[in-house]
Amino acid sequence: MNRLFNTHKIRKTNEAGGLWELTAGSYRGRIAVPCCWETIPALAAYKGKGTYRNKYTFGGLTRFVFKGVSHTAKVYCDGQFIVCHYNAYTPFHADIYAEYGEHEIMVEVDNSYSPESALHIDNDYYTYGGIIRPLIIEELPAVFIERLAFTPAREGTGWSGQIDLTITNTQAEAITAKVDLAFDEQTFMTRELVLDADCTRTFSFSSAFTQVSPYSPESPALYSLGAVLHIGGKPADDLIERVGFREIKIKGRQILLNGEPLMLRGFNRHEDYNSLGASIPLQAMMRDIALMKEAGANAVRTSHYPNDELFLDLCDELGIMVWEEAHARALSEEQMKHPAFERQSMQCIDEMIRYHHNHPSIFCWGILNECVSDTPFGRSCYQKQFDRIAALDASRPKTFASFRKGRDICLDLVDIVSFNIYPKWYEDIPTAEMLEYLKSWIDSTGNGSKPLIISEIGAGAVYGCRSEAQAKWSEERQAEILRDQLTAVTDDPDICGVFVWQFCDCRVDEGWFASRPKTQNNKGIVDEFRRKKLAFQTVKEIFSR
Ligand code: ADA
Repeated sequence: MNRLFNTHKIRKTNEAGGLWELTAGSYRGRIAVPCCWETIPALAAYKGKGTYRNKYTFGGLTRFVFKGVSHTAKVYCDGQFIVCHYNAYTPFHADIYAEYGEHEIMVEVDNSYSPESALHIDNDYYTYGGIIRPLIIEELPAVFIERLAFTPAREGTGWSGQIDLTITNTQAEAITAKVDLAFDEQTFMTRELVLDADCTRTFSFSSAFTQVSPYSPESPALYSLGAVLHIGGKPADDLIERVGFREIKIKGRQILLNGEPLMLRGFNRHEDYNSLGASIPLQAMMRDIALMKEAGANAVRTSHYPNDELFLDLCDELGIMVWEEAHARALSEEQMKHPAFERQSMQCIDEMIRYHHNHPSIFCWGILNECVSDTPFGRSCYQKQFDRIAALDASRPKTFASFRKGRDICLDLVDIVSFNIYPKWYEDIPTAEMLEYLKSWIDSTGNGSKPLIISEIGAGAVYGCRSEAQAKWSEERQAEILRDQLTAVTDDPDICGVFVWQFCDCRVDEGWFASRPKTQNNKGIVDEFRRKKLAFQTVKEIFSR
């Protein structure tokens, strides 16, 4: 299963799951797709290359849509190289023409921290290996729909929306096509489109939408929006998306959702589930959201990379507002000067927005968590990436999580100022005092009139480690620190959101994170099995006040 709804009724699609052949290190055997290869005991600590093989029957113009391969994929069909893709966390696709029949797909996967990799590096989370999200094989007609992007707008008490429909004509002659647009399965617009030979073109339409319910965490109303393409009077292709009507605006220090102040109470979440790693089944994602909601949350930050579309579908459905973040964590200036850094970062942003634009739950785009935002070179990187986001989607605010209080020189580039702070954990200062300093320093930079989010706050505990003396790593110490941190943050009227670091414990690299007990980041309020620590109840009490 790759989405919570059908994206096609006409186009033939097939999820290429099941068991594949895998050769990796000394392992020769079979593996499920999707999954992380760490689920195979012999590969539990394997970093390197793996070759996947399987046979499928298809023919004609064929598209392979990979939702996520960790982290580099080289794809071949019947021995012919098709595409190479970098980054575990964004979807990509490639088209081929094949005779109808059985074909071998081979994917060479690499999860090593090779010199070519600027974003997947030794880190405070783990880069698992394998085809970690579904692969879809689609049979395409000669003229087909590439993308349907929907941007809602609030007009007084009603709604309108812009629909950007991208169509590809692979034929050598120009053609005239007809497109029907359907809202909630009812056709509301029909247009003739002229397509040049061999071209991809975007057509924009706008429409009023009457009697729709606005989208909010309390009432996450979703609607289907579909396009059917007719060639020569016959339906040839279709694409169905799911949309919501909501407006995100910044007004002074507030984030407004449909004109009302939005108070974000959320979690940072890594896609990590004990031995399943980053390839999490629907029911486990659903449980994560149920636990977050039980703790009183209405938001999640996809720290530090774009998430599985299925998780975003669940957030849409269950009313969890999402800060979606492009991939990067705590890169030094030297790491940001890596020759591949800009290309790999821009590609991640392009793919994130191309595939995730329509999710109404995504309220902002984030980039470059805790990277170098206090030097002129670092600033130029932030500037370029924000410019790229603005060019692709101007409808959502932009932010990044900084930890450079007193030094950051990028706050003028954002719509929302966000800081990661760890009072009483990394710095022995009461939270309220740290907040006062932070706010007055932000004021002094001229950015005090923007909304302020505390994007990380937290403390570590090993599940089951109990101590009356509140020893370091005990559940008692974590709960006590979170109580102080969250009380101060949620009592502060100048702060419009907080994201606890973090929802669940996650595996980390042994490199310079060797000091982390169990080689995990243990700041979860649930552990890697989702067993609740004492802090779960503390967060729940404060979030539910
Ligand atoms: C940072 C970082 C997180 C995590 C956290 C911690 O703020 O953004 O990824 O490493 O610190 O646990 O120290």
